[in-house]
Amino acid sequence: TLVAAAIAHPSAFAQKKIVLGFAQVGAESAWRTANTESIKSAAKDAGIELKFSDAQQKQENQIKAIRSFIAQKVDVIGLSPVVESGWDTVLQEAKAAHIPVILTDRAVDSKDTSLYVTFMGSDFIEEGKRAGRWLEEFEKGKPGPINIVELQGTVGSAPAIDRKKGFADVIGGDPRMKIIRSQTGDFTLAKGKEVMEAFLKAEGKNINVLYAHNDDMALGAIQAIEEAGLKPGVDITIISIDGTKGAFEAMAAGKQNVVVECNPLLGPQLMSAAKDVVAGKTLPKRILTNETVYTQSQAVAALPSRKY
Ligand code: GZL
Ligand code: ZN
Repeated sequence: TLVAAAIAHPSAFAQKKIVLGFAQVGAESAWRTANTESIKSAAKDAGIELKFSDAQQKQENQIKAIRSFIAQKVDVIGLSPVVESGWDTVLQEAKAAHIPVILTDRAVDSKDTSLYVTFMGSDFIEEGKRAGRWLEEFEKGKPGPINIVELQGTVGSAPAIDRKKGFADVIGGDPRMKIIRSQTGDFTLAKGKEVMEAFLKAEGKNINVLYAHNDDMALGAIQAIEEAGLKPGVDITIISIDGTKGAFEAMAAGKQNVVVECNPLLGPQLMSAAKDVVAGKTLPKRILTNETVYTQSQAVAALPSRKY
């Protein structure tokens, strides 16, 4: 009988557990924490063995992790590249070892798209445009000047490059709007606060708007603004991207005006892509995350259902 055969040849019947090696950026923000949590719980739910590495936001650590996954002969490699360039060599090593690579969250700028099976994540240019469009709407009919300070994400990362570009594309045609200071806060709360303190010292009451590439830097900036005796969300309009709980709480408190959502819950999509790849299915080169924008008036109602 089948049972007897299964007992006699367990290996032939036991579906070999897929082993996924995941090279994570780090633990720099609430978004990243939610992203890591999603990947770990989705791997458990999918019965996939996860080898997880946290690179502390250093590319060389991610490259080391990928090389160790190759040496361990994992079935699939997942990568959220901290910066967009410098990946071709190690991705070629994975290809030579016949280990498929799935990109999540951030993209690489490799011209050779055979180096990965798919890239799943948000459209960061669109996120920047949504931030710009909200500001144009918010400032409609008001006289200038509208002086903006910008807290950029990690230098060289796809989200920082694209969020800057998308925002500038939308506001660039508006003579009232001027980005008077723009500097990286490396996606962290601490750095965001520090850079905002410097902006306030240099520009003070001249600042009308803060555009932060993520919520954590905005939350740090909000602390700096309050310590300078100004009212965030009132004296300085606050725009950020991610949609983490902190941003909704800031909006509910009237300290932030809008948040552009960037969904970190990519775990389930990553696990089903890993299964498809191992099963030999072809995946679309690009899997887009769907997401929206939340304004201050929607924050209180949305808070209870927020999952990250
Ligand atoms: C965006 C992600 C960014 C988040 C930040 O997909 O790469 O990195 O916006 C996170 O909060 O640190
Ligand atoms: Zn037999």
